[in-house]
Amino acid sequence: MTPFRWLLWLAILLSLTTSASWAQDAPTLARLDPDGVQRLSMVGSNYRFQPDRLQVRVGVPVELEIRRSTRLTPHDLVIRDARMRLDIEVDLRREARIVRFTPEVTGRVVFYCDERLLFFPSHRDRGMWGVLEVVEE
Ligand SMILES: [Cu+2]
Repeated sequence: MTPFRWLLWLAILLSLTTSASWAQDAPTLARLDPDGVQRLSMVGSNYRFQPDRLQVRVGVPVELEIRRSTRLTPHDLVIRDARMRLDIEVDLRREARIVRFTPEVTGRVVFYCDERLLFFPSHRDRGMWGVLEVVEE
């Protein structure tokens, strides 16, 4: 391939990338089940988490069911915040996986996918991120 063709391909690929300035969904509050666990499910698709704004209650165990809808593109989920004592990193699979944690303090943390292909923008930079809000009951 000639250098010109490479540049053309690069321009096309970069033009396909999008960037979101803020998580866009209305907040999805976790469902509080009779067993005292609050549950949510989320899907990672190409460069988007759905839903991308999650709300959970402080002090109540959380089970977050997470999977990816893509066949080939790898995605992961990172939720990391020292103050909120969250340190989660999980590779997403086609089958749902469960992430368990109990939020101990209220606040907001940005979660994201940190996958990246070579020199292309990271998935996070392409909009694959969201906000987890820990709220009072
Ligand atoms: Cu990703």
